[in-house]
Amino acid sequence: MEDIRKHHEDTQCVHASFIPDDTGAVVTPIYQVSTFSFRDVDHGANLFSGKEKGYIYTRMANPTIEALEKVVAVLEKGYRGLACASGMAAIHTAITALVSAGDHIICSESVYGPTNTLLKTVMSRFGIETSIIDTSDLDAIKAAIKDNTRVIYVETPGNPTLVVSDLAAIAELAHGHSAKLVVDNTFMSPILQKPLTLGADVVVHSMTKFLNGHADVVAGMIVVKNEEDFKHFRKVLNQIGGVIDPFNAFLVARGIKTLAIRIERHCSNAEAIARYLENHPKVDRVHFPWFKSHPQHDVAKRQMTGPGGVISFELSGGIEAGKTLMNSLRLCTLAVSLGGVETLIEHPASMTHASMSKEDREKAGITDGLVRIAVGIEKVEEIIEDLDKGLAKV
Ligand code: LCS
Repeated sequence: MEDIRKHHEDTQCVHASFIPDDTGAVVTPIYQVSTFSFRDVDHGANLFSGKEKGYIYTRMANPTIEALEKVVAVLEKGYRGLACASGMAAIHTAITALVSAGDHIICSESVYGPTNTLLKTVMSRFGIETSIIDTSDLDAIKAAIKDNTRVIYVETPGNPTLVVSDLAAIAELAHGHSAKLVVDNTFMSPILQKPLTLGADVVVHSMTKFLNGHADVVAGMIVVKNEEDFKHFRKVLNQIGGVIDPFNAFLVARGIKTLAIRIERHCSNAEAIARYLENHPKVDRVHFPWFKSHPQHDVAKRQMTGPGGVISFELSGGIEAGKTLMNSLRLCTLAVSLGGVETLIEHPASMTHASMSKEDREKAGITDGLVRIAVGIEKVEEIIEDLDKGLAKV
């Protein structure tokens, strides 16, 4: 399919990772090799200098990995993708590619805990300063921008509060100050939100989540917009070395074939469960972007095509009630991560966001009583029945 970019994304999910070979294989096979032989010394030298195209060494490029990079880049409407060993490897590589000592980053306050910690405790040691702010507030961004701001890093909806930031407006602010907008699109997947089409410069993913979808791989992806960025990011990734391996790349490409239909079910299940929770007398507050009560509901409806599969909520009984609920469930599994076919439930303050300071958590609204549910694709009535039995014990 030469013009896969013209096809509907349902078709792209199935076909865009296919790179035909002489065998007639109908999926791109696993090239589980570390290195590729050269015909002769001149061929090797030409591959290294770029005079000839071909494979050299899997950290630099590999056909199975390229197949995965292609499908995600196509779905994100980007130029090229760069597959990484984990979501954190993708974030680290993207940040490292864009900033130098003395530069300043603005980062959303409601992000996956280790993203906040990477910027505040690791990157800070290399002379990179970060302001952690509420990126749903454009005035707060304007106030935080400095002459040396090079990156605005936004996770939307934010993990775990589902706060939504206006990507088109932030892109405009960033570009007015020669900064780049980097968006973590993990919670949406390219099916529900395409940040590059809204003005973002770089997209990052934890492919561990919806893209792979089956809780059996840890992987990440960066998608860039043009050849220049691609060459630069490829060099940085090649030196840092946080690349995916071919087997995991194969599994994620396999997962993506069903991404569009899985996302449909994640969204419809999540909406039904969010409604159930909202109407439950023991639930104080439900964070869900598709509800009119969500503070950025209008922005969400404008830039997202569905709510995604994650809900967070607070019980009237606080953390003790949350613990009773989480310890009582039988179908929903007590585990971190999200975006897989199975429903998972967890406690952000002591688990996914434990690496953040309590002060940063409180500022971001990650209260001790907050519970996060990553809704799977099981029969929704059965998930609700499980939650109902658990809530009855609270
Ligand atoms: N970005 C987001 C939005 C995430 O939720 C995660 C992981 C990452 C990046 C990092 O990706 P990884 O390196 O794990 O592939 N989020 C997790 C979570 O909420 N529970 O467990 C992991």
